[in-house]
Amino acid sequence: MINIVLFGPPGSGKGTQAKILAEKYGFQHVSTGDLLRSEVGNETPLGLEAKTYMDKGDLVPDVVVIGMIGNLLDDKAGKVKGFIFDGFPRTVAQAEALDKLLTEKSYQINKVMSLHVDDDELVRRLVERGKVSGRSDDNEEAIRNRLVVYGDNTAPVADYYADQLKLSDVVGVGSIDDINAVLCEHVNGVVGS
Ligand code: B4P
Repeated sequence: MINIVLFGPPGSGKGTQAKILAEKYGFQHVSTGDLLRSEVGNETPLGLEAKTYMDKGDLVPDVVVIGMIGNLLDDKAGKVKGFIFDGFPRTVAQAEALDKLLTEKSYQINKVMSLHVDDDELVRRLVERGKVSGRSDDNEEAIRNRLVVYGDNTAPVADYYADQLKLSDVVGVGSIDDINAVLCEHVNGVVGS
């Protein structure tokens, strides 16, 4: 089972690219943002807690997100060809927990691809998405906070994977197809095709 992490700031194209890659390679797309929004939509206790963080653009506590991923791996690991993690891990604690959960099942992260997009373009994309997404965190105040949270809490995750020699940097500006072609080269390197 192949495990890929798609990494980058909010609006860098993680969700967009993860969907395309999951379909192409037959991997399961795991978006913690989507999982959390589904809990919010169903008004579960977890969702009601998560919403207070998400609306402000803050991270949902590690224990909540790690628990969610642990349950998913218990359910699906070994039964799918691979996972594409999108928006997870977002803290070093989450990255360490993911390594532990995978190691317990004799798997590992095979590749981390980090999308690079400048802040002005990120804000432009997310404000644009906010016009149609109905997402309560796609407004300029929450977007600016998400970028600060990314710099403080999430950016260090890149170093964690660079130390493991698993990180590849990818330019996230350009056409979706062109960016996808570069990502596929990296994925092909680990699926061996
Ligand atoms: P996410 O759902 O992960 O939201 P995101 O980072 O904003 O989205 P993404 O980066 O995938 O969007 P995309 O670029 O595809 O998280 C939302 C919230 O959930 C977080 O703030 C946090 O509160 C919580 N959360 C989630 N995971 C968590 C975790 N692990 N721990 C704690 N909390 C967590 O799309 C952006 C826009 O750009 C789209 O409109 C798209 O069409 C456009 N776009 C994409 N590629 C483009 C390109 N090449 N050119 C132009 N536009 C492009």
